[in-house]
Amino acid sequence: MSFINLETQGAVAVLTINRPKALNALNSSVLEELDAAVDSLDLDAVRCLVITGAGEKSFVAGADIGEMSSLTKAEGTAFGKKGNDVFRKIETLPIPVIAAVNGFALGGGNELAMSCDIRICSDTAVFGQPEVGLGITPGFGGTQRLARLVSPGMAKQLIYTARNIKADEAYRIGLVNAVYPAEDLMPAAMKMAAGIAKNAPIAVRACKKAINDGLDMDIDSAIALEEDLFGSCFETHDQVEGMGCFMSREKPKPKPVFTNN
Ligand code: DAK
Repeated sequence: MSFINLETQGAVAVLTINRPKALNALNSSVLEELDAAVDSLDLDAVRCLVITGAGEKSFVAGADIGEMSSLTKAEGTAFGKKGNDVFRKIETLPIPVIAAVNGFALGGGNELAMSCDIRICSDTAVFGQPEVGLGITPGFGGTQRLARLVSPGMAKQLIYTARNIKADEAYRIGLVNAVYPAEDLMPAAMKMAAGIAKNAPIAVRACKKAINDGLDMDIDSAIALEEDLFGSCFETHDQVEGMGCFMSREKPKPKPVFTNN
């Protein structure tokens, strides 16, 4: 792969969008490699994924404007689907995904970050949906995820005005969970990922599913989903070991390889 680096450190994988000369803009090749890299994750071994951008300036500065500039309506729809399919794959990946936003997260870059479970950023990060200034709508889920993540009114303001916001404002509106000095961002992301990875993987996966799927349901169905997922944790190695060790005051022994029991 030339545009994606994928490294594994213990139970944490780090995926880096690596096209720094174009500020990591997403062209078709980057999207295809991103899709293949996500498919290649060994979900028996990896318990948390961190996504970041190469270089010091940009997470992802959007979809590739040069490539998009001459698309027909049909090609535009197909390009949107290509991005949406891979972003949805990231959003529904069984394990948690952290976006470590290290600079520009514009258009498709903000949309990639929003398809992750958790966003943290550097104090140099800039977020925005500049599409209407280019004569298009956000096309990789921005109208939907931003409205759900912040509020419909704030999402509409950002999308209609195409105004970029800095890290402190992104934090204030709830788009990111925390802001770090640039040099502290990856250590903070890795520390958070390791903290997630040390917890019971079946339970963590069930929590992700309960939150994501439950948000699309009415409250009664969502509570019933939580009950099912809660029940599914019982008799698993993690539950027997975790509760047994609490009772006997021992340290739980993690199961070396993930299996769904
Ligand atoms: N696409 C392609 N190249 C880009 C790029 C982008 N989005 N952003 C930056 N680059 C390239 C620049 O062209 C430049 O390349 P060279 O000229 O050196 O070859 C290099 O990266 C460095 O950029 P600058 O020289 O411009 O660097 P500055 O520090 O001066 O400015 C900047 C940084 C991020 C403010 C500026 O590059 C910028 O405004 N970039 C564009 C940001 C943007 O508008 N992004 C949103 C793109 S729109 C859809 C599907 C998808 C989408 C929409 C619809 N459907 C099919 C429905 C998604 C849309 C978007 O993401």
